[in-house]
Amino acid sequence: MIVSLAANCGGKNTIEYVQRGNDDADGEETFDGGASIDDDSAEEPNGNVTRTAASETPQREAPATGSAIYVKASNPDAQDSFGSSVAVAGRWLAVGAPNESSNATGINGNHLDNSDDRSGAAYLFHDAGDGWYQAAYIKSPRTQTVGGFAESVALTTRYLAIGAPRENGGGTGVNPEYVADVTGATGAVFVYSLSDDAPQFDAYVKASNTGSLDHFGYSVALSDERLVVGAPREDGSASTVNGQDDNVIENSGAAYVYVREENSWVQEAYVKASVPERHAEFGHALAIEGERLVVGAPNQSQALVVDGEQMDATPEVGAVYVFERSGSWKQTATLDAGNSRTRRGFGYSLSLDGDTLAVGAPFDSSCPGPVIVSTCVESGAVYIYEHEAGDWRQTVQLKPSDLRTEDWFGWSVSLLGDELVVGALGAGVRARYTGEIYKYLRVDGEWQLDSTTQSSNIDPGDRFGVSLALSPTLLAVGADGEAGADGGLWADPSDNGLPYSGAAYLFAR
Ligand SMILES: [Ca+2]
Ligand SMILES: [Ca+2]
Ligand SMILES: [Ca+2]
Ligand SMILES: [Ca+2]
Repeated sequence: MIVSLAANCGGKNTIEYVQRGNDDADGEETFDGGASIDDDSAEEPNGNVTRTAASETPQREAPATGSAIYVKASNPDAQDSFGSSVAVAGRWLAVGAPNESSNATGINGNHLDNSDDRSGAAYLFHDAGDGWYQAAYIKSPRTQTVGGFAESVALTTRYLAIGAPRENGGGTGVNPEYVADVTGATGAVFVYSLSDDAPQFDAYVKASNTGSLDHFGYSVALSDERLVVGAPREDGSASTVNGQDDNVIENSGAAYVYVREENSWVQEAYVKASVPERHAEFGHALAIEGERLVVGAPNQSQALVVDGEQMDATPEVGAVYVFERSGSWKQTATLDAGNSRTRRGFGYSLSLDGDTLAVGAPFDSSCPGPVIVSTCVESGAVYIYEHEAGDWRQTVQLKPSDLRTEDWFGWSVSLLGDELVVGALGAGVRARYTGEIYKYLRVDGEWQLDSTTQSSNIDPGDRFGVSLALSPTLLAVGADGEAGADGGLWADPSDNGLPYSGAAYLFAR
């Protein structure tokens, strides 16, 4: 389904759908072009629904600028949460559905199974030049009930990284033998190479100091050479990089950097905050570019100073740490957004592009004007930093004037060049928690609100904008609470038969 954007007054966009033409009819009336991935699916004993193979799926031209594709899984079911995570690179789109429930393993298994509750799946979509199609349905090599596979995804044109923070392996390092951890939720990352226009399993990545309930893989980021993994519930007390391994500061959080060497990933750094704090959740969000790594600790408290006087620390204000590599990784900056008397969640989301950094603070309760009113509670904010002459300078707090209580503006951010997209998970014109995205453009060095966008099939609880990803040619937006029942890339967007099956929207830029 190709959809197009129609702008109306005030720069508010609603996605308008172009109804399916008759050129995609393939005679399989039971399933409206749902892109399948298994060439053998027609022979399956449970195949009362015949799905076409991905390679035979009717394809359409790439969306024109200003339009979008409505993307559903090939096998939508209620509560799958497709769209919880999205990533784009080149002509690839990865979408995570961490509550998907098949017992398939590996790539392109039986997607119609529903026997392994919330094991999770990732879906890889590709445009090889003649249209988008579902290129792969990816499951963990070893399915695990409530494993949370694909809670996070990251992409380059060479690799796909999939985080599974509730994976229960007890091994350490890269490609360890699987041994179950007694408590579980140690977490893992599964890496796939994309060299042959299709994903191939590459590595099973664990921490050097795997620990129960660490949630390694809650966040992932990739650069050309490196993989970074967040473990926000890790419990070490080490300071900054490659410190000692213990478990004495609960949920202080950690990040792990891996570098690609020859044919494998090698752990390069175990990264902690300079002053690890209980429940700070360092590693909740990550960004890496070249020799620069940025890590968010959204629940870190802040020593509040009022009129020069030290007050009780404010919990969950948040902080962001910058690390740079010259030979080895070193912490070079700590950022916060200034004093806060209330929870802010600064560092809940991050996006780095060159010397510009966007930091989401979705629980920010400040008001745009001088008067503090209750409707600002957890309305959210985004802070922009510029790196100049060796220092990071906060240039602006973005806070649209129409925000209300629990809009959570800054839940997600994606920055590229002079464009910034921000997800406000709780925002919505028609109802709460529908979600909305705000697009900003940098014009003459100033960030200006350009437009806001919702999908036209939006409903309460859709969570449009829960995840975001920009590339030079694409914008992907996840809506993991979306309820459409139809599957595939050319799905019917109008029904709401499968609550929380989830969707993604792929825009051309
Ligand atoms: Ca299913
Ligand atoms: Ca922990
Ligand atoms: Ca530990
Ligand atoms: Ca809907």
